[in-house]
Amino acid sequence: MKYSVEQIDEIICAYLPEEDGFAKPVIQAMNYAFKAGGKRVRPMLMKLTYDMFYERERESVLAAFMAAIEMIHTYSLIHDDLPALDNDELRRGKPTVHVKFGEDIAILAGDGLLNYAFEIVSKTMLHSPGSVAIERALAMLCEKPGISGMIGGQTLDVVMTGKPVNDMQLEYIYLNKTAALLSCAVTIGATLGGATEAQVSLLRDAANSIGMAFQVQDDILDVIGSEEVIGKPIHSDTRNEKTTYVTIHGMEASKQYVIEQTERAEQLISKLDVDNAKAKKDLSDYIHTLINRDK
Ligand code: GRG
Repeated sequence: MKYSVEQIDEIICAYLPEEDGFAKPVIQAMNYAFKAGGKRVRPMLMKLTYDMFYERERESVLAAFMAAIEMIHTYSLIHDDLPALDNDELRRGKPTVHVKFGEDIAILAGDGLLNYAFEIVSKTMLHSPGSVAIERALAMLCEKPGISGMIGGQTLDVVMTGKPVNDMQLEYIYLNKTAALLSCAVTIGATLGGATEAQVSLLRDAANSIGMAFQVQDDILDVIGSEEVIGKPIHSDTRNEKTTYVTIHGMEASKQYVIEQTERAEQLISKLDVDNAKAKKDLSDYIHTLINRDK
């Protein structure tokens, strides 16, 4: 793999806030959740995509966007684990934020990370006024975690809990609650790297397939994964009466779907006309590793 998780961590952890002042209890909870581990899939995808195009002068801006998307992802996990939602006590192999710091601080820590993501990105923008690429990337970061993306998908997921879900509704949930943030990472990486609109659009399509495959693999691991390896309780979907791709289509069809969607993404990426063939292969190889992920 081109980058290790440790290399990505080094870039993104540099943006965490200092733990001092009266807000220290919430900052400690934010940093605890962020540093608890995780595969760093979103910043990794953002960087690998950026590298295919690579606009040298925007490297520090890219770093801020990488940290920001992981902060937004981490906030969504903190809130998703809350008693009102999935009520999970383990995440990334450690006690969830509400278990360690209390529910009140956990809610604030999620909110804190969401705001801080935009704070760090907007501060780096001050160094490059008038950059259309950065403004476009910011618009993506504002839109996709919101009602036209992650929050939209999560809303239908919550509303449909315990009720029969059809294929169309399940596709909306997966495309938004999971794929939206992954495709946001990829399209921001491409945009900051200087990709054309056609290239960004092709990559968005590919990333949506990666996102669908990623969520179905998540469903599979919730049934056949190991709690120790995943770092969170399995059978959470059954406990929470969630309809998933696995409950509708069965295990074998789900595994097949993950392979098909990943191959679709790889084929789309192979069509990209970029000079850096090595960077294109690195992205494709990374996507391929997600098929067989066990956590
Ligand atoms: C605001 C009340 C309120 C809730 C928000 C938005 C939200 C809760 C949840 C988002 C939906 C969500 C958590 C989707 C799951 C997506 C997913 C597969 C998460 C796991 O991601 P990984 O495997 O985790 O990348 P790591 O720990 O490796 O980062």
